[in-house]
Amino acid sequence: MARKKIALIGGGQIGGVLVQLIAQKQLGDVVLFDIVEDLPQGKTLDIVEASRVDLFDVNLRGTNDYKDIEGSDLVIITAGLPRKPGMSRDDLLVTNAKIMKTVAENVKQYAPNAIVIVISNPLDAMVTLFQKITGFPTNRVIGQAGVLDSSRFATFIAWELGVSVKDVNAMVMGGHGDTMVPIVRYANVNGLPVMELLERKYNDKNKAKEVMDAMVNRTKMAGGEVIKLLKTGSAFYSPASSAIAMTESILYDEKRVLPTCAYLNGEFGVKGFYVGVPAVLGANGVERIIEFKLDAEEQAALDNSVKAVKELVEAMTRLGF
Ligand code: A3D
Repeated sequence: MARKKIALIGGGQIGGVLVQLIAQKQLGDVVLFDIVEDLPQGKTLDIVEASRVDLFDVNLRGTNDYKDIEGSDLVIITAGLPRKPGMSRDDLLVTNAKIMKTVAENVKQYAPNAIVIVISNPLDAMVTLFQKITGFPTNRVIGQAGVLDSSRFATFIAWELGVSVKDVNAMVMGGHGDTMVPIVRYANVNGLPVMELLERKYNDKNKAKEVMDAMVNRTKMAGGEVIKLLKTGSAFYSPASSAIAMTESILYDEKRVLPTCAYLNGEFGVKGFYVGVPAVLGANGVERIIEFKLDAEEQAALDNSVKAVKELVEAMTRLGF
């Protein structure tokens, strides 16, 4: 079977880790594109020179020419500026929309059949813009945010309960911003409800709720927490790993249920917008959105998050994108 061709648009911090993970896992041949001359060539050369040590056998190529992404099966987009301390994701709107416009036009021209995962922020707006410009079917255009937000939530729960993170299931839905919606009611440790485990730990319902609220808030602000520490950029290891989980589910047709920024057509009461929801990811991209009943509080939180996404998308449209 021929190896898959994976194009990475953006050879910065996340782009570099993506190349390394794809190579180490031998997911396919990589073309790394960036507008900065020599940067993608240098990164791919550095990584391929570890191939004897890491024992991988895929082709890695850096380029400043979009033509080289021709015929890619999968495209992951990280082109765009990251946040600096004190910035919100929405502050990146104008700069990154301009970048996304050229990226979308070129992906449309050179890789018209690819499945596309967008990572650039503000995520929900950038996915929306990419799909609008390319006109690609919505099942083939998705965004990575929920896998990372959910992993952050699961990490905090594992630390709090002193259990392996491998046994924690916790999902975050909604837009990738401060309004994101960690679903507390279904958070569990190998099937056991996290809230009950917290109540037993503290023998106090109020304290358990307080601890959970703090974890929910930390999850919502987790991107900013990393930025504050790094000072020069935003998280890049974890977003890359998260996109790789989605990539594997698509390339191996695993049909994993992953929180995905996906186009909604009435699901969860949302029509015509991209928002984070659980979705089955397989060879066709988003193969199904998994709906389940939200309680009144969760639905209100999701509606609020969707409202924030809508406002941003409308602002983007007003700006001419
Ligand atoms: P960074 O290291 O700055 O890399 C971005 C790269 O994009 C740089 O190498 C630029 O040269 C390149 N670039 C700029 N303009 C263009 C263009 N027109 N065409 C192609 N490439 C271009 O940033 P990063 O890798 O840390 O982050 C990339 C994006 O991901 C940012 O927008 C972040 O905000 C976003 N991000 C998203 C998440 C999510 O979970 C959604 C998490 C972390 C970061």
